[in-house]
Amino acid sequence: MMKPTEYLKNNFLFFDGGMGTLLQSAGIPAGELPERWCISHRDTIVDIHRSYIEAGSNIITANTFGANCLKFPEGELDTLIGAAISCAREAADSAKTKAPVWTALDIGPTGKLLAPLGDLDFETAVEIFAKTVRLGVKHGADLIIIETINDSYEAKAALLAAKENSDLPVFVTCAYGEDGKLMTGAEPAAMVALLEGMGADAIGVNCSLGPKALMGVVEEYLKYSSLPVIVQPNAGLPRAVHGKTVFDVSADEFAADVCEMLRRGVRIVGGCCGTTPEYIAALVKDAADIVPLPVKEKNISMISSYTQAVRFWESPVLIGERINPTGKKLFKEALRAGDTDYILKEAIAQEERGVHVLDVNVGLPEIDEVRVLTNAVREIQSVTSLPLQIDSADPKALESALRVYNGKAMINSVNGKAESMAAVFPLVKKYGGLCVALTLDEEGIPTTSEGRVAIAERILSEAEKYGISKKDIIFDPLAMTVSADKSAPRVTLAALDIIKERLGCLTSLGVSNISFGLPSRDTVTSVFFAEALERGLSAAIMNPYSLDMMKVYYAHRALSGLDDNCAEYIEFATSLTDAAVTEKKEVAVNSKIRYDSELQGAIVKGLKDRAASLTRSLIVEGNAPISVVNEHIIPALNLVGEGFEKKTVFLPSLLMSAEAAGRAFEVVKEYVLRGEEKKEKVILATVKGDIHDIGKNIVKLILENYGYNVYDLGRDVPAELIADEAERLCASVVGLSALMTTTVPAMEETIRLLRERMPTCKIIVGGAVLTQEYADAIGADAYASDAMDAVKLLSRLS
Ligand code: B1M
Repeated sequence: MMKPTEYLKNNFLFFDGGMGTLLQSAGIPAGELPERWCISHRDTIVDIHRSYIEAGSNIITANTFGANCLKFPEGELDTLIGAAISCAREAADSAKTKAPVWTALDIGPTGKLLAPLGDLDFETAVEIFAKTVRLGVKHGADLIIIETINDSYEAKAALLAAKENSDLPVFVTCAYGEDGKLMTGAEPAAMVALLEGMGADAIGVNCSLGPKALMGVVEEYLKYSSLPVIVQPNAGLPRAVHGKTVFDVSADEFAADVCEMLRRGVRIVGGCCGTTPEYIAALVKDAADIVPLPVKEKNISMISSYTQAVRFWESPVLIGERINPTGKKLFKEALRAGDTDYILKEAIAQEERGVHVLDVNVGLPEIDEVRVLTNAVREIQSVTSLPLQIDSADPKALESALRVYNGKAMINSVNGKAESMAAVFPLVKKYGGLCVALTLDEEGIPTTSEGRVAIAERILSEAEKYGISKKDIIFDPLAMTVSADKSAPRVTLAALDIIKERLGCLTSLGVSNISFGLPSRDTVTSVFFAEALERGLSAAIMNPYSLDMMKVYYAHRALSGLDDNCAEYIEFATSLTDAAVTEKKEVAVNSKIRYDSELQGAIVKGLKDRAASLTRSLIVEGNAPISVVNEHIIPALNLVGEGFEKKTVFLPSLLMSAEAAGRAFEVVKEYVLRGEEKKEKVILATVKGDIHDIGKNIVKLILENYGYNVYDLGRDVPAELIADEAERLCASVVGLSALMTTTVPAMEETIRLLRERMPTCKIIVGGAVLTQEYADAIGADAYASDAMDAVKLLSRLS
């Protein structure tokens, strides 16, 4: 049978609709794993598949959404995946249709968050997916669909596992929120860059919302993707009515909206939650007269981080050069000492200066570059959402860093030497990337521009053999030092012209080298930069701390019609004046968040070591430990929380800030003395479902400081456990913390249980979402707005 990707060239592909919805109608009990029904209720599963095939689906999703080794022992996993695929096959064989039907191995999220957000290590995630993929291949799946993914890192892990363990076509769809982003912040263009770069066969959207609400996200996919776009919406946003989940979009409305997507260029469709064979039948019928639009190569060069894409050709891209030890004594020392915070500070400072990409080079002969570069990439991507340019001459280091990178990176670099291309191109092909190609080869650097262009042409034709498209190569025609060769700048600029005009390729330059050995280097470099920009330079590796360079950049944008009303130029120029006026004030220029102390800044930026050392300095200088908590640590977390709410800060940054606050807090604890022992036993816990514990830990510290005997049960603690411990310890007071509106019911449930089992025990509640009214409504004895309030209440209640 032909492959689905072959069939797709002239036809639409129709997936099936929801499985869960039909299983619920068939009576699956809550909590039962649906995959087990492939064996215990085989006929039901076959009937569901058959009903979709007869409705017109030509891809059947095997019932393997949650089939992974975290949920099933390996032997059972093998049996279930085999049964699921054979159910789909049996349905195809027995259905009354002649159309081709393919079976997709369905892969959903692991259900765990990947580090640094959660505790699932990236390589472990790859291996979990790999096990499922290998079994899918063993049991004869025709393709793989990775779906309902809400974290770009998990998408990467799953796609890598699929590619490393099968030759099957792989489709990937993500679940977007109403804000048009994934849970961890990725915009659609960022996912297109990542997934297309890694070689997915079709990409798009599923679940979460109805087709109308997904239209904006789908348009973005159509705009950027050179791959077929796939859409499988819900029958609207699910709502709970009298304990039942209901969906608002009818089959006809669903079909009409999805057909509109087909008319705009979508090529693969189906349904997700709430859709049934009736929806697919309506869709297939309405689509009968629509002619599929060809899938066009978009020629848009993009790189991405875990949240955002950077597009080339639109405006010059600035690549910060500062994370590179060449000529930097302090950086070398930091690298040797394993001081990651030094690198993180450079990353943040360059972001604040306005660069779009960060070059990361940690090459020193005496260090283990594979380990250090990989670690640097891992850490940098948790404090900034800028895409990275991974810069190393060691292919092993490049590969290791590209693997853990959460996005599509720039890869610095390949050159015209056969050995270099043989080492780097397979990495570009496998992990995706925009590859910087230096115009030098075994003979060295040509002295003429035509010589450099000839190397560029050879590099392009070699890249093509690996299936790397022209849009993923950016040429660096090499800026050589003018003081050593007066014709050097003209040769480079002429090569730049030809590469752009004749080859139609992107160009990049490490501009600083031009002025090496000269006094007042910035003057020379910035004039050269201006000339290169004028000739259409696409990207520059440059020093963003140089005011001359930034002036050239903003002026160039204004003069080239890239800056409406010169607004960005004016903002930049005004910020220079502001910075001069505020000179010593601790504010972050160009930062998303304004903070007013160095410690707050370190927490906001997620600099753990720095937060700890600044906390220590503040205390040693005579600040009371508790005032450091109240005046620096809590306000910093509030700033990040506000950013999170406004969606200028995403979960990974929130987490890094929380960790930095935790480290600061550890230092505070060292300086807080325990007060005179009191006999009252106080239990503290953050309630079930809530993992916020910073506030509760502060309350614990202060209570211990006042001599209370505190038993901390931790966070996410079930009501039963709190009641058990309160009984066992004969506690006189229980303090409960909850930070989210969604966990207040768990607090209420805990209070109810405590009242039943420990009627004399007093209960104090606290946490950002609580108020006195809430506390009264859920039956607490008292509400504490902060830790000191808790102390006052305790002395009154106990
Ligand atoms: Co999240 N988070 N978070 N978070 N987080 C909030 C709470 C949120 C308000 C941010 C926002 O959107 N603006 C929001 C909740 C919205 C809501 O329900 N209204 C939120 C969300 C949505 C989430 C996630 C769901 C995000 C996601 O995954 N999409 C997720 C939740 C996971 C879960 O719990 N199941 C999540 C995750 C996280 C991190 C892991 C990244 C991290 C927590 C790390 C940790 O605690 N170990 C985190 C953080 C840091 C925050 C913010 C930014 C800061 C919380 C904090 O520590 N504040 C927070 C926004 C904000 O509050 N500004 C936010 C400082 C702390 C000292 O204050 O805890 O209020 P607080 O404690 C005070 C008082 O309230 C009182 O005394 C303390 C000291 O003065 N107090 C008590 C507290 N407990 C008491 C108990 C007592 C007495 C007094 O009993 C005796």
